[in-house]
Parts: sequence; C-alpha cells; structure tokens
Amino acid sequence: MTAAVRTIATQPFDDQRAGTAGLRKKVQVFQQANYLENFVQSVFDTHPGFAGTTLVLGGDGRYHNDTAIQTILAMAAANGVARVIVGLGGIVSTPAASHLIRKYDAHGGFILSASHNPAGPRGDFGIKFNIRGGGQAASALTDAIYARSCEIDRYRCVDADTIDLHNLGTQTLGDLTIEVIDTTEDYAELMESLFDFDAIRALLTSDFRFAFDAMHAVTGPYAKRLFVERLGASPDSVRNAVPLPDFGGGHPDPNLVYAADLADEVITRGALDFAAASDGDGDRNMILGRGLFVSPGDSLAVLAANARLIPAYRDGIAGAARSMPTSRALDAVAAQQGFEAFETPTGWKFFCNLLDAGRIAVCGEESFGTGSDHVREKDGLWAVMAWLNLLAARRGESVADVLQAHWKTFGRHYYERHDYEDLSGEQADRVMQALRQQLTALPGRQFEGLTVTVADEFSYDDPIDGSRAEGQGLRVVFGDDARIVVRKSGTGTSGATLRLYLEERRSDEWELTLPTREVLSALASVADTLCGLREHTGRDAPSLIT
Ligand code: VG1
Ligand code: CO
Repeated sequence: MTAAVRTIATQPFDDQRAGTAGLRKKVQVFQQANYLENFVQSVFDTHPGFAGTTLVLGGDGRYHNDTAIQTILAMAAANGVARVIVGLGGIVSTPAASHLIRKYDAHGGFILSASHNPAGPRGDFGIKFNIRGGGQAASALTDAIYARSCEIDRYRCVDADTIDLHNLGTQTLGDLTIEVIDTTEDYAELMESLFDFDAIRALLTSDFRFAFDAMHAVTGPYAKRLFVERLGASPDSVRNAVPLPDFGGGHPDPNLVYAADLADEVITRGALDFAAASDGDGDRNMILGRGLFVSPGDSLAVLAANARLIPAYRDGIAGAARSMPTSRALDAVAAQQGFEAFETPTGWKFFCNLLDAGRIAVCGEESFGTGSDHVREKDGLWAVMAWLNLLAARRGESVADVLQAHWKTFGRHYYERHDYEDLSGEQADRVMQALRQQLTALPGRQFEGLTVTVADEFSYDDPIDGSRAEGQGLRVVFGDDARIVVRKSGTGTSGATLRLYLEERRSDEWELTLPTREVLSALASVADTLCGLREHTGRDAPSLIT
C-alpha cells in the first residue's frame, strides 16, 4: 500500500550545527514545530543515495525518543527509504547502532541520544547521523548538513498511524518496511566473535566479585544478555538495568562523581574485585578494581599493551590512536611494542578513517571512551569485556596487580580533567585567549622545574583523506614529563564549558602509587598562572574533576 507523500513548508533554524558528536539541544528546543524535521530532511537532502536502501534507527531511550522515532519513520517513508531497522522499544545503544549499520549494510543510521546528559522534559536530547560502515559523519558532511539546514524550506513525510515499537516483527508504512528487532542478540554475537567467552565465563562463575551499573540507561538490556545470559554472572551483578526515560533522575556519566556509590563500594570498601559502569547511550565506560580507579588513559594503554591476550587481536595490533587531550600512556606502549600511534582531535569521528584503513585497531579518549575496529563508535561494554578477558587470561592477578606491572614497565601518567561548566562564552574565550597569546613565547621557559618544549594550537591533518581540522585545543608540552591542555567543549547545551587537562609522567618506582591530586597540584597552579583561570572565570575551583 502506498501512502501519500506530503511536502510541508518550513523555515530554517539557525542553530543546527553539529557539535563534537551530533546535534544536542534541550528537549524543549527539539519539541518546537519542525525542528527535528528540518534537521532530518537536511540529512536526506545532503547525503545522496537513500532511495531504496536500509536505515538503522534508535536511541538511548530518553524522554522524546519515541516521538522522534515516529517522526523519522514517516520522513524515511516519504524520502524513498526501503527498510528501517529499529531497536525493540526504540532502544539501540550507540555502539550497537554502529554494528547494525555494518552488519545489515545499511546506508546509514540516526542515533537519538544526548549521551550522558540528564534526560526528561527539562533535560537534553540529541540526534546524530552515522554513515554506511557505521562511522560518525565527518566534518565535511556535518558542515554540508548544517548549510542545508540554514536554507531549508520544505520537508517530506507521509501520514502514518503510530508504529508499534514494542513488539518484534515487520510492519509497512507505504513502501517502507519497518523491522523491529532485538539488537541485544546481534550485539552479543559480535562480542562472542571477539572475546574468549569460555575463559570469561569461568571467571564470572568463580568467586570473582563483579558488578556492572547501567545507570538506568541503555546498556541494561545488553549487559543482562551478555553477562547474565551468556556468561553466567549472577542476575544481581547487573544493576539499574531498565532504561528509564529520565535515567532515574540521575546523570548517567560513568565517573567517580556520578557513579559515586559504586566507586565507594569498590574503591573505599573493597567489596568487589571488578566493577564497571556505562553512560546514557552505552559508548562510555568506567573501570574499577578493588581499591582503585583505572583512569581512562591507563585503561586504553593497558588494553593496547595486552591486546594479544584477546582472541580478536591475538596477532597484535597495527596501530592505536588517542584524542589529543588523552594521556600519553598509550604512546609509551606504542614506542616499546613498535606499533604506530596517532593523535587525533577530540571526537570519535576522527578515528573512523584510521579504523577503516586498518591503520589502528584500538583507540580511546580521556572522557571514558575506549573502542576498537569492531565498530565505528566507542563501546562501553566492549571495554568491560576486554578487561574481563584480560583478567581471565592473567587469572590470579588483580586489577591493581595489572596496573602496577604496567606502570613499572611504561611509567605512570597521572591525569586529571578539570571542567569549568556553565561559563559565558566570553569567559571561556578570555581564558583561551590568555593562553593563546603567550604560546609563541613559552618554549624554553621553566615552570616548577619543568621546561616547555612545545606550545601550540592543535590542528590535525587526516593521513587518509588529507582533510585538515584546525583550532582543536591549546597545548603546553613539557617534553615527555608533563602537559597542560585547554579546550572548549562541543557537546554542551547551555553556556560554555572549558576543559583543562593535566598530565604528568613519573617513572621511579617509589613514585608510582602517589595520590593523583598531590602529583598534579603544582601543574594545576602553573595552568592557572598561564590561563588566568580564576581571574577570567571568577571561579575558585572547577565544577567537576574527573
Ligand atoms: C565530549 C568528550 C569527547 C567525546 C564527546 C562525545 O566532548 O570530551 O571526548 O567524544 O563528548 O561523547 P566535548 O566536546 O564536550 O569535550 V558521548 O559519550 O557524548 O557520545
Ligand atoms: Co555517550
């Protein structure tokens, strides 16, 4: 049955430029008439070849997910898409969406999420378009979509009854076929193709104490399927496993602040041997071991160093990459093990070309993002599985043992990120400008016994397609010993957020287990001196330290 295509007149919004990971705004912004429609039609108008192809659609289950899915289905039908694969209940984690696009050879997918940002009617919403192959749209495409959104004057849709997303099966809408599938099955299969399930099952069914916290967000159903059904972990080891539209009123950002209860249980009370948490859309991870927190930079370095213990990477990795602000712990491993290491701007889209070209197999960001070439997004559960596989292969060693051995071999990169949230744009720019104008004069100068070797504004030339990304953060480098990085966030929905990243390397054995805050305090005051942080922000302290 064909459904009549309607062309609806609209007017452009001027704020649909994508940030670090798609378009993110307050729910109320997305609820404006035609707001979502304009963006989606801009994608259809800009990116060629949708007619007759497959799309993947779903999100992290936050408030407005269902409504947005219905809108996109009616627009997909009107724009000639042949098939849309939707997750049951409209739920698809970000890494699972990337996998489905790859597995079903889809032309692309819409992922509905504002990641870890709070949800609910007053919370945030977001949308991102991923291309064939599962990767995030590159800047050239997001720029073109934005340009189109600035001049759009009509969109297409069909009149449709509400599509049932809560039962598995196939429905039609005009010429469009809609398949509602259980994506946890595809995802579990993918994990099974990468990891040693027998070894992990043996670990999880032993006296090893394990917990995973889904933070009331998207990973709950995936974690249940994997850890409980496939790997034999006890049902209560997966916590907060039902995705809620408001994430239970919480802030599903897996870090020591927002996952404080879990951290207390594992770090302070030592009540578990290993625990992990993920964020709203399932692409971030936090790894904890009895008595300690594994910093994301260390986690990436340890996984890269031990990749051969995991079946999928048993022949070694060709290369690895980290975003510029991420600690250089990875570089130390690359130097010793002889694989190639890349430094890219913040945002997963910059890894995609390197992954496609086979130049890297593992990559990560300091913002609790780790992943590999199995999909084109960071993948929280992949990181948890990788750690479990590693611990199963090095049975008898605790997370602390693994880390200490790592630091002994490669040195330790102490690391902190200080966020100054809800600043005005001018305040954030004044800090950036204060540092920017000193950059050329800094090399050779000494601070707290450290000598500046490089001070610049980071830009990146993509080695695969030659594209250039400029203005990707300011960095002050003190040889291999330390670094200060400052950049403005590209994911916020109100005001400006400034991120200050501090890193200091220590390699003498007695220096490997010091409190991070103590090690970095001198560097933090150097950063304050260089950027005038307190002066320009009017703040005594950051709003969040991770
Ligand atoms: C932040 C992180 C970045 C991450 C991005 C999306 O961006 O710093 O590393 O890729 O969020 O993550 P920004 O521009 O605010 O610093 V997610 O989990 O939102 O998809
Ligand atoms: Co996320």
